[in-house]
Amino acid sequence: MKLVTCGLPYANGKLHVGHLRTYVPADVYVRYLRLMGEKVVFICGSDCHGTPIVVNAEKEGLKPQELVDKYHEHFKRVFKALNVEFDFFGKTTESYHHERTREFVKKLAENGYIYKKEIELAYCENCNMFLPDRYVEGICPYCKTPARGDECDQGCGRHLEPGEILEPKCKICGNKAVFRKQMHYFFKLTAFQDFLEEYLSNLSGTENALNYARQWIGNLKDWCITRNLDWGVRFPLDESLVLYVWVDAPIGYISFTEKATDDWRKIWLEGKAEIIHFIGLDIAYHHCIFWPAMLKGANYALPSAVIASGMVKIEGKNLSKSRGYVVWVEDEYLKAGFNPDYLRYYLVNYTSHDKDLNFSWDVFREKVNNEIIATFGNFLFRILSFVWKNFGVVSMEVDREILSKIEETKNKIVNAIKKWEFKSASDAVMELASFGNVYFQNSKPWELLKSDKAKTMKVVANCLQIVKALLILSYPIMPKSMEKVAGTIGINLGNCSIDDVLKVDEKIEVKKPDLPFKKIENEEIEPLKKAIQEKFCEKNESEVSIEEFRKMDFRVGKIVSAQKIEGSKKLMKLVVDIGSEKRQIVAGIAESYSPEELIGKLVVVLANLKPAKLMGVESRSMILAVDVEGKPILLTPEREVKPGEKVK
Ligand code: B3M
Ligand code: ZN
Repeated sequence: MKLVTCGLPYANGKLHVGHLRTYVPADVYVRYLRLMGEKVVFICGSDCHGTPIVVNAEKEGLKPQELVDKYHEHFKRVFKALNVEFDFFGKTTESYHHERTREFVKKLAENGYIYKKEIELAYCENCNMFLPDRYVEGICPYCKTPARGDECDQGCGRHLEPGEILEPKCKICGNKAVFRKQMHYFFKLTAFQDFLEEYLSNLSGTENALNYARQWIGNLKDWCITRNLDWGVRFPLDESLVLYVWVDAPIGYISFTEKATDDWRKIWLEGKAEIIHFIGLDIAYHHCIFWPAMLKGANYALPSAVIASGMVKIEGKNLSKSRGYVVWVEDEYLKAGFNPDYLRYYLVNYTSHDKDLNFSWDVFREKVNNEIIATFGNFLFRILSFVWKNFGVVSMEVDREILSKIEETKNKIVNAIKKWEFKSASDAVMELASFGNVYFQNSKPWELLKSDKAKTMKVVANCLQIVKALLILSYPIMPKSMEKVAGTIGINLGNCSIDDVLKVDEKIEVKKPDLPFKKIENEEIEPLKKAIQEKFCEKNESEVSIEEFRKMDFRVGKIVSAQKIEGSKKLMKLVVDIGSEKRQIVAGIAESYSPEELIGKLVVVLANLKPAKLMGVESRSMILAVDVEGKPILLTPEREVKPGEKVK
């Protein structure tokens, strides 16, 4: 028996193509295992606690519970649409999960792995609160990159302990945080040094995850597992605290298994199953270090493999929600009406599971049109319509060499799946389809039919056996489409085993084929390509970093002279004293102000604006104004200040 899990998505935002890079291959894996006759339990669920949720709930003006409910439903919808079929998709806010988590933590305490210690924590004196995790931002003490309170998300990827971050600032008000003492609870991770070394040398999975984890093993620190928050699983030894989200989230793997199957004890307590975690590489540390130590410390069974997907790029750029390089699964992909199986195929076939995957709409269109349609679909359609038109029912007699080609493909796939090489498995399917095309083309059944119907039937039977094999072997990748085609030749894929690819039926009856594949036209992807550009521009116009803002030199200036520019209704030539010098500035304010009333006025000037010429007159700055129905109103300091004072 195998338990396959996927990293629990934070229920604080919508699913994008990057997320699916973990879930789709995991689903494909589970489907292949089942096809190979394995008993598999497949679970996942929403990660609902921690500051990722609380901070986003505040942003969306919702209560944390409302936020997680909303995204939990979204996840279920999207997974269903993509045929990612978990046996159970749970939610960490549910009481069964809280109970399992508290029981687990009590066990850790009982076994002597939890102790308390006073520590210095970031505190905001302006907001009057401790600043857990994402409430604080600062500089990573290891690589000096800007980082979040609990992870160096843009730099070295390290997990950061409370109090570790340098130059902490409050995320709510931006003020510098101070350090205050408080009692917190720690998990004795350092006690697991030897255990982890041994464990990691035996753990299987993708090299990226294993290498990543192994590099940290010499650097273990005890782990602070409690937080000052209202939202989360209450810490059983001190109910005024909650558990850090990274304590309760992985325990979801256990609590969701309990919901999915009566076999959960065998899996988590008796070690009678292989436990296989599919994750994104960014959470390898948590899964390869914290989690096995927690399980060991609380007497649970240990995972046998960690499979980490590589990074995702969008149109060649690193996926980034804040920079607009993102493709939303529901609002963009599904709404455009594309077959969900196209995306499933793309995600497993683009590259090896642990390599970087680039999602590009052009590549998507090409892969779908050339591979799924021109190679795979073409073969299915040609043979099925040929049989339907000319035979209807075919007596199956299949050549040895055809069966051995099918067997070779099957073996390739089985071996690839065992090594999580989904690309090789899907390539093998395409190869068999190409083989079928060549065989059909070379045998010319449409010519043969004129002279020798019996011989044609033999060719056709060979082709139909390949069709049957293709349907069975690609069912895990493109389940809905293959089910549809399977109806045409009367097989039920849900009941098939992988060995059926070699079973020769007595007869196959072919109904009128109707292929669920439609070519993707350029016009269909143009708006989607544009959407990425637009999102990118929007984000990059609407968000200014503090560094960018600081580059702008705003100063107070005093207008010393003003004169209308001839030939223009709006423009006025001003000379403004900005302390260090007198600047000539052209401003579009002539319709709101007369030259006389401007003289002596204090204004705000962007002093380091690139010079420009307006109506042939040089302007070396800009003055700030509010636009009220097309009429500018000048911004002016509320008290008398000296020209040249810096505006901050
Ligand atoms: N929710 C992090 C993430 O979404 C976290 C995974 C938990 S797995 C136990 O990347
Ligand atoms: Zn760092």
